[in-house]
Amino acid sequence: MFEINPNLSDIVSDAAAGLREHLSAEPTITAAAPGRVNLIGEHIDYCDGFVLPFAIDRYIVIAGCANGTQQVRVGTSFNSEIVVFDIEHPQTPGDPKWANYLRGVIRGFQDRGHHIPGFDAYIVSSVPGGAGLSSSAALECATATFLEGLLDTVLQTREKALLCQQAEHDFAHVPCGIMDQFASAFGQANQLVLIDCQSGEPELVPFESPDLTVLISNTMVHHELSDGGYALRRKHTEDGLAIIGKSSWRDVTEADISAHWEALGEPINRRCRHVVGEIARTVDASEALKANDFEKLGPLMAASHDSLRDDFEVSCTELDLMVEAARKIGRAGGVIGARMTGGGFGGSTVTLCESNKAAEIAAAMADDYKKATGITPQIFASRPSRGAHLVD
Ligand code: GAF
Repeated sequence: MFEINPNLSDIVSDAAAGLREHLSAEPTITAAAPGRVNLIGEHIDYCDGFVLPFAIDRYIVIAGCANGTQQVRVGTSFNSEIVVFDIEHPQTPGDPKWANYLRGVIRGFQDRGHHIPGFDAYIVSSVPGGAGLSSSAALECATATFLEGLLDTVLQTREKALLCQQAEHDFAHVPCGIMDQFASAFGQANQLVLIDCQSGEPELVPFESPDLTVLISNTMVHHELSDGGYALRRKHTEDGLAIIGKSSWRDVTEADISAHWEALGEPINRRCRHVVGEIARTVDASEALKANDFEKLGPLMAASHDSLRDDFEVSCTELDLMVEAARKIGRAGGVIGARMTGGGFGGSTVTLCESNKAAEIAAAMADDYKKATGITPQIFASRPSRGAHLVD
């Protein structure tokens, strides 16, 4: 058996109840934004690559209202304190850390000339934190959508996602690519979001067969992108591209990497091999998906994981064990493909499998993983869901 996703309407009710209880206010605006899972295309959104995520049916919800002051007062279900900050001047990063996602997005609106009135808000999340499922992008996109409601304005979806990415860069100090915020902002029910990260254009790819299930397996090993490993990988790819002497990864071939192998040196040469291989795998995987060719997709997901483990070195023992648990079940047992998902260094894996065997697969994976690590994982199924929106 796997965990059932909480209904969005229940999270909305909880956020309204939290606002009433902790801030004695009545919600006039409620915004919801989802986390994401990525099927393939990892660590290449900042390399002009392609990525294939979807918005999951796990949301961050913000319920609130203008409070007639120059202050923001915000409470959350994941932290007991009410955070208060002035909003009169442009926001700068501060404490607590989680509130920087809000402050960074507020700053993005302020930089675009908006005067933000003071407001009270309460935040409830069903996106597991630190699980590599983009709870931070969900918080940013929910905040941006809430501010659209508060200001009675609508940003273009692309601009909203880029504003949220800027907040992550400047206020959380993570030099992330565009995947997470694009998935949370552009997500649609039953659609994958294939993003061309060079043009910044998302393409929706239908994913609606009830015969397919995506299992998300949280290793419960906390993933943290702000501790330097992510930024270092990004720097390796930038240094590698400069040594190869091309202006975009789109123009780099495997032959270029081989020709510069010595000059690139360890580990940059292997980082580069990952980037070129993963771009090609993601293009092939999206074609395979469009053609319903799942026998082709599985090996591509496997190769993606192996490359992230061996060449890009962003996996960890627990992620490898979880992927191994799915591999052991194999195609005959209903598993189509499995790999780590998101930034890595902990977090979750994604397993594409046959729906009629999904519960059995989840149980076997949980069992296997628990035996190997002593940790009880959190496993749930997810379907592509609606991106950031105001809730009526
Ligand atoms: C994190 C980042 F935020 C994304 O931009 C992306 O690079 C991902 O790691 C790895 O594919 O989620």
